[in-house]
Amino acid sequence: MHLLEGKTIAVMGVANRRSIAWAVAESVRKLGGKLIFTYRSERAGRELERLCQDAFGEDVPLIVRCDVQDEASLEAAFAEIAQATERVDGLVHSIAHARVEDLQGEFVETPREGFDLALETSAYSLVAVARAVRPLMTQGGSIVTMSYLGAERAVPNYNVMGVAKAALEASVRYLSRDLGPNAIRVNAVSAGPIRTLAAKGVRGFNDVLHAVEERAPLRRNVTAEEVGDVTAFLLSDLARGLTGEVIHVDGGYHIVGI
Ligand code: 0WD
Repeated sequence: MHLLEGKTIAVMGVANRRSIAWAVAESVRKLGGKLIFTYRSERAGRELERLCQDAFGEDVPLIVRCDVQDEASLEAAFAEIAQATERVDGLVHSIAHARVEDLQGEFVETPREGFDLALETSAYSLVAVARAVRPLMTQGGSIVTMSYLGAERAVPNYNVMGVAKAALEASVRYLSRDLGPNAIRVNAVSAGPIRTLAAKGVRGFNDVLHAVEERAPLRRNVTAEEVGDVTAFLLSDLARGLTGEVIHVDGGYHIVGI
């Protein structure tokens, strides 16, 4: 199956091999897509180089530093990508951040700075990235971001990140309106809980995993690979009629009542 043959896909947000973005990259590679990566921290950059050497051998993909909170860094990253490739066909935004202290206790106590930081890094970043990649998507394209059920429901300990994900999902709809005429599709995957570095910041994460095991129609948690495969589908032409959508890859957890 070479659904992504001839397509160049930029993947943002690999921190380590457990990252959802890395599972997406594996799915893209399986389907014949060419990869470009962006990272923020030096640690993530080193980790990515190691992962890519193991996975790609000699043929190491382009790896570019990009901090989405820094407009100059964003501009420089996409200028470097533009130099290296004729066009970009797909972009995966797998980025979020909030202060650990803002993910516990009462949401009503969220300070202004914590609210702004979470919304800027986790939601506005999609808008900034879509604007930066648009000129490179000369033959249309597909943008996919990662969301969570906390956008739709008040999930304990998810707090300000839930509000950021709600803004992210609304941004998906507005962006898809703007970019649709350029044949650029914008969608979100709402993933079930997966044990990654980011998940470490969420208190009571084990309880969330157990609730899914007990109540989801599939009676189990999903894997990053399963999220990766649905993301690859959204990046492919099989999904050419799909935009502005939030697809849940959560074993069906979001549809159950009690
Ligand atoms: O249960 C989960 N793990 C779920 C995660 C369930 C549903 C959704 N998600 C979402 C997250 O909210 C996020 O949007 O999936 C996305 C990826 O999350 P992940 O794979 O769980 O997290 P992780 O492996 O920690 O990667 C997040 C990365 C950061 O890692 P480092 O350690 O380098 O900060 O997000 C990136 C970064 O690579 N990131 C940024 N990248 C560029 N600029 C920035 C930034 N300012 N902030 C964070």
